[in-house]
Amino acid sequence: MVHFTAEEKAIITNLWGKVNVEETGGEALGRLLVVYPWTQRFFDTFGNLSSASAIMGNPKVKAHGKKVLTSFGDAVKNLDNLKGTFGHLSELHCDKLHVDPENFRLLGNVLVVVLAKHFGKEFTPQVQAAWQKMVIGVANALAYKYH
Ligand code: HNI
Repeated sequence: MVHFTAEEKAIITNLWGKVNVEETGGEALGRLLVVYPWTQRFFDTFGNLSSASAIMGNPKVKAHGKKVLTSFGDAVKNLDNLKGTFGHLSELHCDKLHVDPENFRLLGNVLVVVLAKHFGKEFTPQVQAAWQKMVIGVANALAYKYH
């Protein structure tokens, strides 16, 4: 299980306070669908995903990205109990959505890229390390109930 030091928690919480959940969530999910096109198959009800610009401008992608990133907010508040926090979502993604958990890791890494782009110099190696640990923790927690 991932463990966070007080310093890492402070770094994660501080950056999170400055994240625009709607913009960053939409961009992260959009980029996931562009960079790893096989992830598009989970979103066949989302309409036009025919090009990078169609994906990045798709309102359903934006809305769902916001939903996913909002859920990361629960992770920020529950860094000591990620498995408990994501138990229900883990069951949902496994039993109902059939999402391969490898995709959680991909999304986490794409999110880090988007944060790096938005925060520029502020996204120091130390900040990246804390966030990278967090997205891995979330991916592990989401994969925990898979069977
Ligand atoms: Ni995910 C629905 C959170 C990664 C495919 N997902 C959700 C919901 C949340 C959520 C919250 C809404 C649940 C509900 O309606 O009760 N998803 C997260 C989080 C991650 C994640 C925190 C973090 C890594 N999901 C992914 C990935 C994929 C994915 C990587 C596929 C590649 N998720 C889905 C699909 C749905 C979904 C598909 C249902 C969408 C819909 O509404 O039709």
